[in-house]
Amino acid sequence: MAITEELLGLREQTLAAIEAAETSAALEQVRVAVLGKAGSLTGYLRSMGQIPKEERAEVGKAVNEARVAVEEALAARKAVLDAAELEAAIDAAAVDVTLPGRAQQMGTRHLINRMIDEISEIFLGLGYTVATGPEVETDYYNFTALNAPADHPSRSMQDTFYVHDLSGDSSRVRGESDVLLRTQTSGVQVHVMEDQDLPIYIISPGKVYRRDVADPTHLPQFHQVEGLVIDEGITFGDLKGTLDYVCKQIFGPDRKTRFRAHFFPFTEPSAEADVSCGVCGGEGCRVCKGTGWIEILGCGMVDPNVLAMSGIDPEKYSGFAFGFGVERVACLKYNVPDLRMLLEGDMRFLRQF
Ligand code: 2NL
Repeated sequence: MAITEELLGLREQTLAAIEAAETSAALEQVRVAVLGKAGSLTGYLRSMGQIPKEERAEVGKAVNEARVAVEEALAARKAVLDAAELEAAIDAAAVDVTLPGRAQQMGTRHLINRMIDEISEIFLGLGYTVATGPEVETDYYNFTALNAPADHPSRSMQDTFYVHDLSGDSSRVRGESDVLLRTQTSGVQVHVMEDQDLPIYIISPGKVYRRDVADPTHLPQFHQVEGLVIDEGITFGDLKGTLDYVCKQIFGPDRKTRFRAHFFPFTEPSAEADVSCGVCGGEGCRVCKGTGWIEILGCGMVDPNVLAMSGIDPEKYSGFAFGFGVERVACLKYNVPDLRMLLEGDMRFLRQF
């Protein structure tokens, strides 16, 4: 019987193809080729009408048996492949809980801000208050009120970041405009002298700007702490005692200070203060360039002109003022050789403090 033999052949071929299918996609291809709309077995089912009557029962039985056998084999193979594929997907998505974790890097307060806090605490302990003010100032508050002459080099476009360029205005000196990024926080103190009652005991920490190219000892943007005391009977002795105490608080009780005469337009007399070298203890070494001393701040008695410009009677009141760079103090305290290291954001560096 030719057709039933053909059917047996097709059945065996199909069962072999089902066993050989390695993926559920390959198995589906076999199913479509045999049982799909245009499938080979479906073709036999469709053409039953053309089979002679006497053979129809036998052929029909053979087709049906082939279909049942193929469907069973498909279902069995599909179960095996599905299980294997699920297993593979689970393996691929597996989390190895024995791997070491990736720790989240914790941020901390930056060394500069902590240095400012530390310095503020020292002055708060002496009864000072902390004053703040704008980083964008007029040249009156940054320079004029501090007795800086109109042709002082620090006022030039080379040294100061001007916000407006009014160079077309012929009434201006050398093309400068009157709005700038403050080069020192003194302007804050001028505002306090104008606005607040006496006596004054303040520090003004904050960001300042100068047109310098960054190198180991200069930054175009840095932080300063300035201080101002105005009261009756304030002397240079008060200045020295206060700044000596503050240096010992910052750097340690064994450090000494010395004051060298200097010039600032806003103070008279003026001085630069040195602190004894912490590396050699004052003997002289490479850090202090053999002198035993390291320059730390500028200071002086507030010039009577500065007091008068802000409406304070210099006959009745006197005072002292000082200013230092926070980055410089931080680097001296922690032996950091280059100011730029404070700005690189390298956690290996910053975590040390
Ligand atoms: C430095 C150190 C200094 C002042 C800042 C000041 C502020 C007022 C009045 C008088 Cl409101 N003086 N500040 C005084 C001496 C030094 O900074 O090396 N500056 C160039």
